[in-house]
Amino acid sequence: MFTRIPTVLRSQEIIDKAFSKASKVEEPYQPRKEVRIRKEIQDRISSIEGSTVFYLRKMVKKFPSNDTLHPFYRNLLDLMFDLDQYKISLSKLDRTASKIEEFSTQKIRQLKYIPVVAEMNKLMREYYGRVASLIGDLDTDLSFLGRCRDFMKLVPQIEQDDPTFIITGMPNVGKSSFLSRITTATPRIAAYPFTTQSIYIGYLDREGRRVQVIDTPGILDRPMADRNTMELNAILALKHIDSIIIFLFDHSLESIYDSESQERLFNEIQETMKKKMIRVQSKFDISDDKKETFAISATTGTGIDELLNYMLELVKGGSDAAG
Ligand SMILES: Nc1nc2c(ncn2[C@@H]2O[C@H](COP(=O)(O)OP(=O)(O)OP(=O)(O)O)[C@@H](O)[C@H]2O)c(=O)[nH]1
Ligand SMILES: [Mg+2]
Repeated sequence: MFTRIPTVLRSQEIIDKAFSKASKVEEPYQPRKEVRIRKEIQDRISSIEGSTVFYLRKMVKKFPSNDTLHPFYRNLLDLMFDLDQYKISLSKLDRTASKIEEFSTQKIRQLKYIPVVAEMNKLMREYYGRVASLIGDLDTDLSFLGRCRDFMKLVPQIEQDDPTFIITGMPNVGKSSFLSRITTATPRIAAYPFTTQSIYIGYLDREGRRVQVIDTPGILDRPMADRNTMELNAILALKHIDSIIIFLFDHSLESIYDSESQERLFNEIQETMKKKMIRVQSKFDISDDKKETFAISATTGTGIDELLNYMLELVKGGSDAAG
């Protein structure tokens, strides 16, 4: 999505590029001056129209529209900027492209009836001036969209089509160990907006299917009351990711947090995220008894297969259509 958008040019850059390209247009093979100049101006207008309209329309196409923007990204974009402004800026680019088209057609038509070279040149100056001012008026929008693009490029790229699990639980319960135990390569790290934290995205392939697993250290690992509003809203954006939550409980002898506080966090995540949650007891190799539905050890591998099979079973139905 946003990663495919090139740097957004500013007004002056668009104008400079288009004008400089048009200045290279020449019509040398016309013996009659009036005919030659007329043709040359017409070609220049077409050239400017072509490059500016093409660029503006390309940008409108590259930026996801409000409707196609995935709710997760829409939510984060809205937290950082103003979503209404986003819509307005995109439609302004589109409208300006149409205005340039109309204006170009109109000027090319007028040009046909002008017999004098001086008048033709006047028309061309008028044309250049008007196009420069139309594009100049877009500068704040272009700058705004450029900032949206730069911000969204930093937002974690989460595959919306892969079945997704989000690992949560208090600090030090074994989230990272579990992630690296079940996923293949080193996880991808992405900064999470409005927090000082990063999320880790790993993948596993089972029966030809790719499953995405996200580790959220520092993000879904403590009470929401400890967050500032911005951070809280950014965390709530995760709600929009179609996913199942794996909550790790550490009931081991090493555990830093008591069962009650872990339970409280579990309930809170359930209330805020409103998603299916799987209770998993971690560090089973150093725990006394089994207290949760699943008990695993990332160190010895105990219970991992059983949990994985259950996870895959849960997401099986979702992709029947895809085969
Ligand atoms: N014995 C044992 N130790 C484990 C197991 N899983 C993790 N640990 C240890 O527990 C500690 C914390 O593990 P991490 O995987 O870093 O836990 P985490 O939840 O990712 O921690 P934060 O990212 O800091 O919230 C490390 O010292 C691990 O070696 C396990 O299954 N058995
Ligand atoms: Mg960790």
